[in-house]
Amino acid sequence: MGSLRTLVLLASLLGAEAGNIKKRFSTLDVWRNGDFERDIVDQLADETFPKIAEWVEKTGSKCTLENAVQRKEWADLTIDERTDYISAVQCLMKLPPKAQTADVPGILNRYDDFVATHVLGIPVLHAPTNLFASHRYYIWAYEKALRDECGYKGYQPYMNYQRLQDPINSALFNGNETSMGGNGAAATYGGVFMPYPAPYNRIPAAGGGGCVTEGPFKDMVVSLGPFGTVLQGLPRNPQSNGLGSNPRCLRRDLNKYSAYGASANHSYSLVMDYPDVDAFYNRYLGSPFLRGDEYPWGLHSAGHYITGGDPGGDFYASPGDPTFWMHHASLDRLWWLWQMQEPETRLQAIPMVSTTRMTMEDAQKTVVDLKWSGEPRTLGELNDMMGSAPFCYIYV
Ligand SMILES: *[C@@H]1O[C@H](CO)[C@@H](O)[C@H](O)[C@H]1NC(C)=O
Ligand SMILES: *[C@@H]1O[C@H](CO)[C@@H](O)[C@H](O)[C@H]1NC(C)=O
Ligand SMILES: [Cu+2]
Repeated sequence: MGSLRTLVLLASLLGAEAGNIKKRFSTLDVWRNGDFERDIVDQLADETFPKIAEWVEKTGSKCTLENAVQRKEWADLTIDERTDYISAVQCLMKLPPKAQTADVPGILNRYDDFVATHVLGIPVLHAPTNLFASHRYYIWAYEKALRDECGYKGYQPYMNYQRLQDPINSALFNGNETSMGGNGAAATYGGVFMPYPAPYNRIPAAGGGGCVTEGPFKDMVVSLGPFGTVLQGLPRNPQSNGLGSNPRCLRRDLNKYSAYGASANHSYSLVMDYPDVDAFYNRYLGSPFLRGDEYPWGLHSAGHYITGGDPGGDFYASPGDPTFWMHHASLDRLWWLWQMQEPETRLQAIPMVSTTRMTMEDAQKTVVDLKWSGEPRTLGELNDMMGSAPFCYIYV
């Protein structure tokens, strides 16, 4: 184990593509974009690898750092990998849905299955005890559909919010053909209400809010929702549950003020300063109000409203923006880092069990059923990214 405790950094320019460099952690090889410094959370992640190796060895897990699949940050993907991912998402948007139109009259395609799962599955996905594990599963099911149904060879990328502090110029959002699309056109939009004292009761609008006009998703047709939107003046959904047909453009307000609330110091603090699972859960959601912080949104909201708009800013239909998955993967990464700081006590800790009548053991048996998006699984299974089936992946 001794050698695993020492991070061996063999940075060499072996990249198949200029700018990408290979890093080695013990026996783990990772390809990264050499243009970015490792921020404080990235450094923490690198320092956590030896702990993970130790845990895996101790538990005898079949999933190890070496055989786990690697989810990468968007800008760490090569340009070809970004193109492959974008093509797979576009493919999902062309496949027929699995949900019945009797259940979801507005459904257009297989991508919308996932949006409908979120809208209909709010109690399953968003019960406080379920939020982390069920979103982990939900992202994994989406990644699986991209691979199995659209021939995608890579894995679900995540977003590093520190690389999005100037979102409109970022690799993820600069609007070129290898980004996830650009900003929305200028529109009248008052920002996002937040439940804090003034002047923190609003994430200010950042100049967008209209239709996305550049990049691979400029012609995307959004149909489901809106249901819990932050924009005014949108065409209303013909059904009160937001599942009717409401074809419209993808709208965004790429928002640096929101991104400031997800800067690396915020992510780092979330992972390191809240050892109690309920405190971690509350901070993740931005509660209670963090006095003295100019951008106290909490990582969950901050990340959602970097994209914002419609349906990205809609509590129910937000997975309808194709960057939802990168944001929730990023949250999943932070939860995993939190878990792996002390796996003995944290891996199976479920948030907010204290507010239910369940014991922790009961909570671990809670079943998450994603219907047409994934078969039933228990929270206990889903808590471990590298343990029992179905997961074996890491964030690098
Ligand atoms: C798109 O932006 C990325 C990130 O800045 C850059 O690496 C890439 O070369 C750009 N692609 C095109 C086609 O302009
Ligand atoms: C992060 O940095 C910002 C800007 O410097 C500051 O306002 C905020 O209090 C910091 N937050 C945390 C949690 O350290
Ligand atoms: Cu959700």
